[in-house]
Amino acid sequence: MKSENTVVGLIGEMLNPVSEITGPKANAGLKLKSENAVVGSIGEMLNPVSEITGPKANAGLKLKSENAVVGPNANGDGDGVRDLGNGSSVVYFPRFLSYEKSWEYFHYLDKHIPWTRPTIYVFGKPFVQPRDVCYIASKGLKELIYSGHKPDAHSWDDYPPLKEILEEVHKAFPGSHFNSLLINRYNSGNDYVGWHADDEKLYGPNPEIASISFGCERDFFLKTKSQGEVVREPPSKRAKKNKVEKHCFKLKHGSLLLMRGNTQRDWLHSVPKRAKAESARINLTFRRVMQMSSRRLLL
Ligand SMILES: O=C(O)CCC(=O)C(=O)O
Repeated sequence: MKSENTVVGLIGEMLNPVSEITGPKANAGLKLKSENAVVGSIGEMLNPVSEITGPKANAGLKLKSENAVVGPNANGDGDGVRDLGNGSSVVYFPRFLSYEKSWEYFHYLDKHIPWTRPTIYVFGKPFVQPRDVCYIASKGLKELIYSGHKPDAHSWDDYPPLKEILEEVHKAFPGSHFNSLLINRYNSGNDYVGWHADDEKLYGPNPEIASISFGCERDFFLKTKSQGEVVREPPSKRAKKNKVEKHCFKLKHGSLLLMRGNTQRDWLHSVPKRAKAESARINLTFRRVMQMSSRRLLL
């Protein structure tokens, strides 16, 4: 949520702009359970083991057999990989978890998670986050701090269903090792998350974020960062980014959306306000905090 303490975050949280959406492009990006070759930017860095093989062209984790993956349809409703270009891509599974199980998880989380609605600081000004949140993390990880707020890290052990869901995500993306989780609860269409990228340094250079949704269906937007917001890219490439590109996914109950490659570097995402969204939605974003030691990155 780095951008919550930037202009992007400020505008995103307060004005929550959303405009036109472009349709999907050709496939590319993260792969799923059915992919034969297991590759992963993070996986490769931290697990240089022999079974990790495959082309480097697709930045990011892959699924176990990408043969089964079909491109998403125009509404972003289908299973598949959406190539955002320049090494960024998104994988979306509308029915990752069953309908019934997803409601079980929803009710469990709604009741048992110690929700808070913290005050964050935008340009030094206090601002109440427009949704309920909770942070879960493995022991010993570097602390997460965003917008002047340091969330308490709760233990996975206190929430067995979260460990169960994490296991399903790891099965779908072999080579993934998520170790932390930000949970959001949007009580109504008034709750939202503004434009931001999850590009905090503690997630490393190409963070892979797996996002699971329960309850009310909401729109999830992606748009290219403006020139000034795109880092680590030569000016020749930045010049081409004048035109803002947008993508939209309708995040269904039980769905999984994975952002991989350069997505956090080059794109912003948001879940805008929606007057018609009358019921609650709970969202889990699994992340991996990288630990640096003097010799190598640790799990
Ligand atoms: O609710 C969502 O789908 C997105 C949440 C998100 O962007 C975040 O937690 O950083």
